[in-house]
Amino acid sequence: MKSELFINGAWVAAQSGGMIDVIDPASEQVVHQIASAEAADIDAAVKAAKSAFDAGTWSGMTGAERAKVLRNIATNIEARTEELARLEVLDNGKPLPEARWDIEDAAACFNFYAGLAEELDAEDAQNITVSDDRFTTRVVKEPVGVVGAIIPWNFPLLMAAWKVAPALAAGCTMVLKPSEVTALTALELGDIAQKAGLPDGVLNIVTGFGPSAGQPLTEHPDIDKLAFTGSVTTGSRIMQSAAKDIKNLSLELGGKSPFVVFGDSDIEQAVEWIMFGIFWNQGEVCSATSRVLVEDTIYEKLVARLELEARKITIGDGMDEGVLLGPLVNKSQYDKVLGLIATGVEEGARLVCGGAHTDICKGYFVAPTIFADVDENSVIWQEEIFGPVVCLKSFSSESEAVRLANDSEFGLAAAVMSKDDARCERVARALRAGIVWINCSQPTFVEAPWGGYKKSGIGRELGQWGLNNYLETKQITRFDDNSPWGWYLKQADNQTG
Ligand code: TXE
Repeated sequence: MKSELFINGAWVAAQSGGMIDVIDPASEQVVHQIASAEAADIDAAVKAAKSAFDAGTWSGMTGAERAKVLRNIATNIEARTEELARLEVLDNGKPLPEARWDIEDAAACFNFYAGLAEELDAEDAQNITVSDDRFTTRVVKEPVGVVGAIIPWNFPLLMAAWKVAPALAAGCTMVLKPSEVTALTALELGDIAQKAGLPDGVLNIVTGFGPSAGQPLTEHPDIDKLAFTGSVTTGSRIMQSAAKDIKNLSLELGGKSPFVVFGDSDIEQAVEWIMFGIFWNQGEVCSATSRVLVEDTIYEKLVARLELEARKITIGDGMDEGVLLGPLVNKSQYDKVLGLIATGVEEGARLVCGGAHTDICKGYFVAPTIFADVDENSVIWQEEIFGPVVCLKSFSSESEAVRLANDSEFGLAAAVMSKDDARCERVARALRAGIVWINCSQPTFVEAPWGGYKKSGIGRELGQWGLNNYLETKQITRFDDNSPWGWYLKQADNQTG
């Protein structure tokens, strides 16, 4: 396991010598330590990224040359899938099969952006038609420069891949700050990228706390673009830092995504997608469909079926066979989630099942929790809980369902289920969210845009949209005519004559 900072192709200790404990959330044991970077380390990492960018060792390559390295990274990740997945479980707590998906998806993300890097070569220098045919205008895409990326702890390597792969494909260099809570696989990515042939200084990885490492990164004058995934509070702070230098910015923030289930739905299918939508990854998912609106004709039946299935979920150490729900990532998330469950009870919502899982004496375990009859103005209906806690409410008409679904400060994702296709399409268009799932919840594809409306963020990751985050668009306009342009000199002549 790596513990040092990866700066300019070398592994170095934090200048202050500070370290952060790595805690296994299933056992609450300290299993490792990682360096705690501060402003001086961040400055060294940004300088390395800037020198690499200015030297053109990466940004000056063709897309095809960059694609080769990206594919090597993907291959190297694939070759280490099991080891990386186990590190993820140790750090984050998620069940091992889910960690394996993450690693496979991370590799797929590098392969996908390798393809887009190659396409960039073909797209380069497209002429566009302008209104005066004596001029020729072409448009080129160029890397935005040095990227500062800050990521959270819920999908550690995958969130790194969502930012590193498109940024590298675009030709940017970067400084990546993983969450202080789950940095182990991001550090391995430094090693993987170096072995894949990435030039020194192109990708720098610094571990550290938000205020002491993240903040100096967001404020550094040599950072051209900030890419962030995390909480709304921190996103807002980062936006304020970016405002000082008008830094390019993309934000993927929280969510409180609704799932609208109409009365004609198959209840078994609805239960399965609702469970997946809130219990996978312990509900620590920005797009978790945590507010479920059910038509009153099937409401009580569905609540009862959901309870039955939720109680069957095996809770335990993510390393153990058959576990579907691991511990929450750390003590502070555990306390937050249990605090919000207590709030829900105080607010008068019906606690169907769940709460702290005390069968296991160590670890941050919360049982699958279902609240029914939740008031639309209550804290648990409106706030992101980020744990295995689902809130249900009934509705009696399509318009009421849409109104309740959209009554949120967030707008990341939403889901709708019905056998009536026309209704699904209508509701999908009426929902104010960046991602809408019909008859399912949570499928995520590297080819499709990801991001939210309202307080859920700015910009889109993944697909072509994710690449555009890291590209500047430049027009180059040439005067092709041999005859004089004549406008300025003619005006001047008129004035003197
Ligand atoms: O998030 P933070 P936290 C939500 C979720 C969770 C809550 C708090 O509701 O309960 O946020 O989690 C870095 N300048 N999400 O405290 O603080 C930090 O070091 C620069 C939703 O972990 O946003 C980490 O790398 N950086 C979310 C990253 O920001 C700073 C996923 C995220 O941490 C910083 C995670 C600062 N001043 C939590 N302060 C999602 N959308 O998926 C912190 N950081």
